[in-house]
Amino acid sequence: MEINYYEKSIKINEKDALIIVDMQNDFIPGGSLPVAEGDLIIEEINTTAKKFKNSGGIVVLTQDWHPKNHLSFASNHPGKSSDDEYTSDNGAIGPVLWPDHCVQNSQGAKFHKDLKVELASNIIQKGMNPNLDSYSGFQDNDKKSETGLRRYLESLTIKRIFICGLALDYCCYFTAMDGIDFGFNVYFLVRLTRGIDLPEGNIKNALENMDKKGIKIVKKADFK
Ligand code: VGL
Ligand code: ZN
Repeated sequence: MEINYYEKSIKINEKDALIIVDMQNDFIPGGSLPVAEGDLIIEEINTTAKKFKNSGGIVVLTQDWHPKNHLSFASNHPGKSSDDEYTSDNGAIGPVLWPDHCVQNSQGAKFHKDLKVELASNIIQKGMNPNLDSYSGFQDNDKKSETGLRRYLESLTIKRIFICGLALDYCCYFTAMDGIDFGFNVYFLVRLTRGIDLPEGNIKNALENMDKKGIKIVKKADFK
């Protein structure tokens, strides 16, 4: 299937939010769960964040924030290694296990030093329950508890959300899919993301699913 890319120019206003997903040391080359080229998107994310703020929009960061005993870590499953396929009985861990990453208060959990954190009006942490993963910035994978992101955006009457950051096929993807389910108009800034592609083909599936669902995949963001 071919993706239909959204190519119109976009004028940012006070009902727009840029959601910058998990731009943390562990997801950037040199970290424990590095996403290839994750460092290459930082500068343009900063430029975009400034544009949002200057046009009256808001910027929100998400932060993966796991306890050491988090069950998405292969190290908490004797005999298993990271990248091994695994799905928990509650369905909220998997489909693969990860290396230890974004452990609360560790260096790896910090935002990359070049990211302009001060442009954000809120930081939403996720993945604190050891039994549940939270790929989405909105809620846990079992969809039973929300992070507060929806309430925050609704309180500011945000209508459009623009997703960028890491990783394309995990936290960016699930945030975008929940965003549209929760009634937001969702734009996926694909050039400002990079993916893990595990299992293989995961990036392509993510893009196709988002396109099918009515998420606008923006290749070249022409912000006015
Ligand atoms: C992520 C895997 C595990 C992400 C977080 O930010 O995409 N991926 N935890
Ligand atoms: Zn994680």
